[in-house]
Amino acid sequence: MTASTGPTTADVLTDEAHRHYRENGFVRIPQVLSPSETERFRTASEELIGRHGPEIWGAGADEVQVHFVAQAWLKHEALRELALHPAITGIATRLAGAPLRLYSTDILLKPGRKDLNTLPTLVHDDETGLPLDGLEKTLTAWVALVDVTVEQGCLSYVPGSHLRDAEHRQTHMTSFAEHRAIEDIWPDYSSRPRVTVPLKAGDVAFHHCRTVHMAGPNLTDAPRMGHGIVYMDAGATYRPGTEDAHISHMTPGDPLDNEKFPLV
Ligand code: AKG
Repeated sequence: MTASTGPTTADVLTDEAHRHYRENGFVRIPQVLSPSETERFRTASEELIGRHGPEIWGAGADEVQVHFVAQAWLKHEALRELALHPAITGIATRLAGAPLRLYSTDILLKPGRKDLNTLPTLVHDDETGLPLDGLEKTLTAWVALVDVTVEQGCLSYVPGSHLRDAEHRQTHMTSFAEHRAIEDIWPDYSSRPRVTVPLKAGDVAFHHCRTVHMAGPNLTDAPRMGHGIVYMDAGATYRPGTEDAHISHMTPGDPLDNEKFPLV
């Protein structure tokens, strides 16, 4: 089975959705994946987590923000198809309005409460943690592989935060020890509304790399299973940063124009 049988970009990305993304820095696109594709990608994700074991983001001994498997697309054929799915990459490219490359794909699992306590996901934007320069259009596709309710820890976004001035953005971190609370960097943050975006299985929410976002804990017994796929500006270059073990052999300023970062 190939992943190219789903809806096309034109079917799912309306002008209104595009405008919403430009103004707010995020948008939910319903049912980008068919039920059978969603099921297949969920099964593949469960297999990979079972085989590989999850890595942990923001962990204590028995509490985590997110369990993940990094670069899932290089570890499972079906998840390669998900990362390069024409409907997802088509929407991403149209939202960006510029050529993009695949940067990374992570399985993002908040286990159900019966397995482990999960914590809220840190308030952050994605640019801060990416070891890249030249991220004007870079965005993340958050793919729901189950229904993701508020109680299960769906994402919330601060509308328009992708347009805030550079002085109100965190500079790139080279370690999470440097992470500063958003309130300290952007005084407006506390008075800005947030929009919480529950998803149905098969929906994809896209957010710009400067959009401030967060997620709640999973308060249910059912695992919250999604994928975060980062599509970067095609001309982005390497800048040493936090999450760069897979590219730290590169020289700062190098373009990421090789088969590990395909154009989409
Ligand atoms: C992202 O995809 O950018 C996230 O921050 C994901 C966080 C989460 O899934 O809780």
